[in-house]
Amino acid sequence: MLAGIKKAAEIIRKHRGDLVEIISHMDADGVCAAAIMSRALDRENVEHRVKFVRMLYRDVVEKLDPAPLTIFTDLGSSQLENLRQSYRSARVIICDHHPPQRVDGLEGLVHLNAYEMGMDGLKEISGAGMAFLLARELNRKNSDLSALAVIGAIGDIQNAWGKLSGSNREILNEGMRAKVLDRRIDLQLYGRYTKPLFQSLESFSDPPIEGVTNSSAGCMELIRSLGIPVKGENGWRRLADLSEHERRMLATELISRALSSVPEEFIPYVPNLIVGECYTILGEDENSELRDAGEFATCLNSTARHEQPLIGLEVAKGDRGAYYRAMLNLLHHHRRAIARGMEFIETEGLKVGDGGYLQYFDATGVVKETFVGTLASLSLGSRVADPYKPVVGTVREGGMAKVSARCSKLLFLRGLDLAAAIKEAAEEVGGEGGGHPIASGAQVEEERISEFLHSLEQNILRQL
Ligand SMILES: [Mn+2]
Repeated sequence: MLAGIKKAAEIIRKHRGDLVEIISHMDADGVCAAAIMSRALDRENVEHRVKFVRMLYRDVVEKLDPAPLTIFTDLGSSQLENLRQSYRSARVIICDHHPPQRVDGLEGLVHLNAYEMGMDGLKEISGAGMAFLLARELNRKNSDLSALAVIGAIGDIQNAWGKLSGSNREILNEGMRAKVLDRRIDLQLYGRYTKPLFQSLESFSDPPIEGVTNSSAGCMELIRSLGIPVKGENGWRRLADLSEHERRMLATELISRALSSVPEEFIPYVPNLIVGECYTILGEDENSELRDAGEFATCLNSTARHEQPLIGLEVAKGDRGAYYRAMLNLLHHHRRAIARGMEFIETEGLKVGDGGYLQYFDATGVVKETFVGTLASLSLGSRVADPYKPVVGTVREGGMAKVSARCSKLLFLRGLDLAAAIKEAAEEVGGEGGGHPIASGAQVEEERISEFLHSLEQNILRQL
């Protein structure tokens, strides 16, 4: 395992005089991976530029030109065949955690892949984590970049089991030693430092809890019934303001309500989705949306969804000035665009597949294709969806349908792998697809979309 990393570090040092190109995945983990690599190259005085792509689809790779050295982060391993078109004899380093293709003929490739190094790329290390291993080999000082590796892992939901494990855990420990990270056991609510507690509770939907999910009145009632003051000296209290005792009461109540809300087969997964480890970025302000690793990941994700990942990159690299303000602005627009999209879905409802299992919507003309995934996730937690079935959203554009699929962590923990299901279904109709087990995407020809949906539903049913 170390041999490959050492070799990659040496290659980077040899390219000190060249313009190196980093190509990364356009999501939170990919932004973190690129930020780690870029900070590491800055430290070594290696000139470089960063580019983000959604996926290395054939038409995307065709437009890429090999640099003297190209470093792919958080993608590449699953698309070696596509890469071979343009990078056959080019100098390439891949740092990735997706399942690798086996392909010959990439002569200049140093392939750092989680699976090939004996790690589970689904839960033990992310793309940012892989980039971190290389960065730390380049320079011990890069230990301080461990916070980004943890944010990347959380962006890819590698904490779905209640805590980080494997290499992620080692990186976390390294970050705690470097005093950039801290961890504690807490409720897995969004907005720990930034939202009133009742709002954090209301938006909690995985698992769905009756009388809490989507119900501000219910949440207020719950908080009051436990004798927890909703307001403090500084206005609405946040999760971060609660005492240990208050948190424990709330956790017990939420778990017991969730256990009686979910179908029996999901019961074993409930406690770890409600209470688990959370990670604090120690260098960030107490009231900042960057203080909690999960919220930091959401911020970066919104820059990627707006196709402005370079803004996220600068924030991840440490900017708290113009780029940070631009990111907050994007986040604001993001929420508005998503709210419009949700209005559409709540009015139109979701269609159900022939097998009665897949739920889907067509948002052509309503939102940009890059928002469909977020809409699909949010619709899972809305009143119109069955939270125990996957949701698929499409946007048609120029003869192609861009597809995003999402399922709950509950379904994933039960064994559903949407990435595999969507890849197979897309390929059956001549398209391409892939991604993560709970969040994946594809592009297929517009006229084959119903055929694709049918086979996707069949694949999912077969898995369960
Ligand atoms: Mn990733």
